[in-house]
Amino acid sequence: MSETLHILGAGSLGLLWAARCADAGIDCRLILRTPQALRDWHSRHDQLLLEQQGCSQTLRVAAELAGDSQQPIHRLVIATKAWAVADALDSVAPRLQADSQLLLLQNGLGSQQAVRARLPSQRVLYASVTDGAWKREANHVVWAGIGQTLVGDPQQQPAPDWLALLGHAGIDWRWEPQIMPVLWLKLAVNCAINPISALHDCANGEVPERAGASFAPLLAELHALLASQDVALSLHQLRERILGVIQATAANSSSMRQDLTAHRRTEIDFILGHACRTARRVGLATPVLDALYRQLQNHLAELGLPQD
Ligand code: KPL
Repeated sequence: MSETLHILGAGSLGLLWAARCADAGIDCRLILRTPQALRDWHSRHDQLLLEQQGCSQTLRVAAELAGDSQQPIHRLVIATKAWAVADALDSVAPRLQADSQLLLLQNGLGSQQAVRARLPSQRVLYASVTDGAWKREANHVVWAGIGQTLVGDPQQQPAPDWLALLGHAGIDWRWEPQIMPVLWLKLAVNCAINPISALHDCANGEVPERAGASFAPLLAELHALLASQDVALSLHQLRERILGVIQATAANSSSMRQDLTAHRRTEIDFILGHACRTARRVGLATPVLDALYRQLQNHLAELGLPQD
């Protein structure tokens, strides 16, 4: 239990987890991407600000570059965007051991499977995180919405003991013996909300109205896709789930809309791309989903952003 927890990725989620671990006195180290980011971190005296409901707390979090140390990494949380996982993994690969364990927090699907394929002898766990967080500055994270973290092993092995650290950090987490259906359902929710909110530049609450007549067939296609992945839920239940998320986050901007607003690369390939590719592989026709994917890719191209 005394092992260092390394957190790779200083986006909003990485900072949120680092702050909560530091607050609980857990030995954690943040792995930053560039020498400049590390210099900036040190110039702020290794301090991380965690803001919640207008109150800020200052915490000290040790940071390093992946290549600065040869110290083995035994417990690694990867908290980067899905498209950044491969490079992030390259940076730490020489420090991983045969018994290292990784916990992946990415949105969508595809990046997780790529890590597992690359590290067949290490234990790789997947998580679905629903906390809302955003960065005010490089060392200042705002915890905007308390969510839940479900963690599981796609190989359906029991939970490792070290995950108890998450509970010590006050992270509301639960072991989920069937993590793939959880991630598929989250992907379906993201497919129904994110592209429409990004294309129409609207809050989540406006998505059904903006989607108009295409919303019902979109949900039906997503339902067929989930069924092909053994996610047991009726179309009615899926619709209720998606509308529930829309209602609960009505005033929020989806992560994809936030990415577009900030002119950042989106996770389209791990959300719509993965959904459409899977549909093709299992022989499902998904014309509405495909059209949404194409429309969003065209929109990204017009904005000069990557289409993947
Ligand atoms: O997960 C989300 C996202 O924005 O990526 C939803 C559930 C749509 C909330 O905004």
